[in-house]
Amino acid sequence: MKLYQNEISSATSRVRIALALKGLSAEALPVTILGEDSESRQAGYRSINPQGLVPALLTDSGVLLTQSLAIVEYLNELQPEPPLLPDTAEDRALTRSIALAITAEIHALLPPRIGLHLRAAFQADTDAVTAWDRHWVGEGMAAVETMIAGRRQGAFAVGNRPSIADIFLFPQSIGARRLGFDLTRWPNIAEIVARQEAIPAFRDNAPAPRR
Ligand SMILES: N[C@@H](CCC(=O)N[C@@H](CS)C(=O)NCC(=O)O)C(=O)O
Repeated sequence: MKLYQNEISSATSRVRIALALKGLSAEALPVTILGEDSESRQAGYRSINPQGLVPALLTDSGVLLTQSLAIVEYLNELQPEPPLLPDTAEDRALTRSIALAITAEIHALLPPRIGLHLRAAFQADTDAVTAWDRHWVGEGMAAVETMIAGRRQGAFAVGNRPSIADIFLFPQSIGARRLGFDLTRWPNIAEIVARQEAIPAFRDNAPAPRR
């Protein structure tokens, strides 16, 4: 397998964590994602992934998979152990709800292309873009904290082993911390992230800081 990726990318981090938990590997194909001239915005990469986003996984049979949630679910089917979804249908739905609350409602408002557009169309400066990011992360993570607290029964986001919910929660929490949030304002998230940080598959695959 080959993984189009970027070290700072939260969405890439999800896939790298899943690969590590599964004991799978993929050749890394770096794609730049920052700035107007990034590879992610150019025709070459758009001809591979029309959305111009990382991650994208090229399977061993040559199929390009995009969207981290779909990729992580694919890896979970490719290598069933350890399972990344809980045992009951309700808990599996809850797991996907948390993952989607993060990817669709928080992360979707934050990637480089959003900041570029806020600057170009609305004259936002760096402080304004940071305020934008902090607003959506603060509101979104508070909701995720409540979602997790409402049904938490174990050590991780859903149950007693890391699931897809954890794989999405971890990079977003690292990003929140880098935006200046003290995770203890979300006690369940803080406790779960501390536990995740003790696991090499999570810790070693956190998104790198933007330089
Ligand atoms: N929903 C997508 C999000 C992918 C995404 O936004 N990736 C970012 C990096 S974290 C990216 O490639 N951004 C390029 C850009 O914004 O121009 C997924 O989960 O894979």
